[in-house]
Amino acid sequence: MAITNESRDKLKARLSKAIGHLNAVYKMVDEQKYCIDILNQLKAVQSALDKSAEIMLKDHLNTCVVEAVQNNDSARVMEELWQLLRHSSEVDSTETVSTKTDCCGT
Ligand SMILES: [Cu+2]
Repeated sequence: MAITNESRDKLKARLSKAIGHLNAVYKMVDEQKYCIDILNQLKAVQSALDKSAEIMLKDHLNTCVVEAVQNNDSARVMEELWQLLRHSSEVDSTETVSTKTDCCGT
């Protein structure tokens, strides 16, 4: 099973918000706005993307995972989730390192 119609609409709304915030960031960078204002706008992008992922994950748990458990295929979906969560923490630690490098130019 893939994404449900209800989640598709919610996701599209969240992604539209993220795109709107990202376009604003792009414009602010182009116009060389104040760093903190750009960073606040970037947080809004990240928040909209996090919410999108949350909706997607909840939908996946309610559909694909339930279906897999009913079909005795739970090991596969659990491994997929494990890999997803492991990869998420790697991305977070990379972002933290690069942010420190970008911020402290001294
Ligand atoms: Cu799914």
